[in-house]
Amino acid sequence: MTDTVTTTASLNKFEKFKAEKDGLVIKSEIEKFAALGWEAMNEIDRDHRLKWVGVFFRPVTPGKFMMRLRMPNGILTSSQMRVLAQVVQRYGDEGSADITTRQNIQLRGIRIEDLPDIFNRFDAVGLTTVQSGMDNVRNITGDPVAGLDADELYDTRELVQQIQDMLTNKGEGNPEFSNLPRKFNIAIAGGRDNSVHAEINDLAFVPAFKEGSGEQSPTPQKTFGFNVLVGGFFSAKRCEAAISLNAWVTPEDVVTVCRAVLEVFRDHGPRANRQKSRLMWLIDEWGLEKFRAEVENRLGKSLLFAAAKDEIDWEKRDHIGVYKQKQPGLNYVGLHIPVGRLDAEDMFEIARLAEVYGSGEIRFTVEQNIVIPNISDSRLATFLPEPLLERFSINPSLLARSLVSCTGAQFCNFALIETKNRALAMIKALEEELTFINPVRIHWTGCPNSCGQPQVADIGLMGTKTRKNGKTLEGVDIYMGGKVGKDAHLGTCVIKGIPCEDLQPVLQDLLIKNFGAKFKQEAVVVSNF
Ligand code: SRM
Ligand code: SF4
Repeated sequence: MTDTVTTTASLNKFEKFKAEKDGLVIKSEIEKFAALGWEAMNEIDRDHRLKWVGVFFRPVTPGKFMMRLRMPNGILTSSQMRVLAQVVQRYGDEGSADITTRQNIQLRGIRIEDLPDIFNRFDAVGLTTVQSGMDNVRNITGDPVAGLDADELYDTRELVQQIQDMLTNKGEGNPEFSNLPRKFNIAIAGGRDNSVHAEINDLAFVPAFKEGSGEQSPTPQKTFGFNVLVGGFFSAKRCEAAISLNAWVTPEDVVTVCRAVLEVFRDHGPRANRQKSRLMWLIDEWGLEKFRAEVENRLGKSLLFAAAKDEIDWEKRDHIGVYKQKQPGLNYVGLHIPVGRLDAEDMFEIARLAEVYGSGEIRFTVEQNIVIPNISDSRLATFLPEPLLERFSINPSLLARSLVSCTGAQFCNFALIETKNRALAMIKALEEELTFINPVRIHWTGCPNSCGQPQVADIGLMGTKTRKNGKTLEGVDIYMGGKVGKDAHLGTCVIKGIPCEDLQPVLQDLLIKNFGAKFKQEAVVVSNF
């Protein structure tokens, strides 16, 4: 097993319960739990092992579980969306869904007694939740406009599906990769704008051409492949952008490289302290050379060195609006879903729109929005006035457009503050006061776990507790300087402990000083001259 862990005594409590019973065993016990009820369940099964099948006990709403799906490349069909809608519909006002920052969806309000039926429905339409939580590989992200974008360098869809199939045994569950030292994130960028935030994944592939590695030819050949990045992650204690593995791989080698990296992490990753278990900690301990050599060992061949430059040379697109596809006469349309929250009716309606106007396909973005592809030129004029697009706009206001928020206190017990509702209210208040010239990417996250990725934002707001007049209040630490797309880098904390009740003027000030916002009155006065 690991280099750093040799005795059971030094294992943390998570490693101990994983060693006692693999999380995947839960799959065969669902009927039993459904009959037993959540209150009578073994606590470790209920609170932890169920996450191996994507079922999350919510201490904030006991008895109403969350279910996290897997959406390879963020793509689903209208029939799948309808099944997801039916599931949350049965819970009335308590049921809802959230598009996540990993191009994925989570359902809320789930009762344990309904799990057998829900899993049957998922099976029937090819949906899986397997290995989506705890010490598993999370949803694999790919370019949200893969196969649609005339400028793409590689259509990531097939590769993402192949990696998912490899690590989940085609959705059945794969015990080879169900006991990693910690969670693990994989992303593949296929376009020029790094739509997947490659830099914040444990393992990422970014497009890059290699000279002279094609077939022998008198003129130098340029072959397409990917530069490999490793070790990116956020955690409460430490955040790191991914670093180059100094390796370049062809698309054909991507799946085996994923397997090799995961095997190295599984067998050697540190397991003693969960705060120090992500891949970067192993790379720190070994050094990049040794890590790369061990990956080569597993691969059974040498890796080529990284291409001199990668092809990420565009600013990041948000895909909201109407865009021509590479297929003549077809368009993809990005709808803005405020903080990613959907109810059952919305989901049925999105499924209907995708079927009536498109090809029945729906996609998610890491900004928690939706893309409906394959809408013909001739259908656009009737699609755009559809009532749902009044709420899920193709042209939202500049601040709302880029707003991202994690789950926060409404459902997450790690949260130090409420996020989604507060984020929406704050945007509304700021837009009432100010005018903007460009979108400003504001990300909210309820605690230092950083699920809402404040470090990639123009302005990132991280929940904290703060003191004012002798009282403890909900507050935020403010991050700035996150850059996405070309030359992506992480933002840093610039202001600490602002009480949420005092946040609006602080944000106003930042928006005016750094992003060209103006008070509305001032804008009117200026335009009168
Ligand atoms: Fe996350 C744990 C929600 C993306 C870092 N995350 C959690 C849990 C499961 C905690 C819990 O049990 O309550 C949250 C579930 C709350 C709920 O009820 O929804 C949760 N994370 C989310 C989602 C839903 C946020 C969102 O609103 O979009 C995202 C689900 C993605 C998915 O579909 O799988 C989500 N989480 C992220 C990201 C962003 C990303 O992947 O780009 C990060 C930072 C990147 C990273 O992981 O390196 C992230 N989540 C964490 C961490 C800190 C990990 C660490 O190494 O310390 C935790 C806590 C943990 O794992 O111990 C965590
Ligand atoms: Fe929960 Fe914290 Fe993640 Fe938000 S950042 S979903 S509050 S764990």
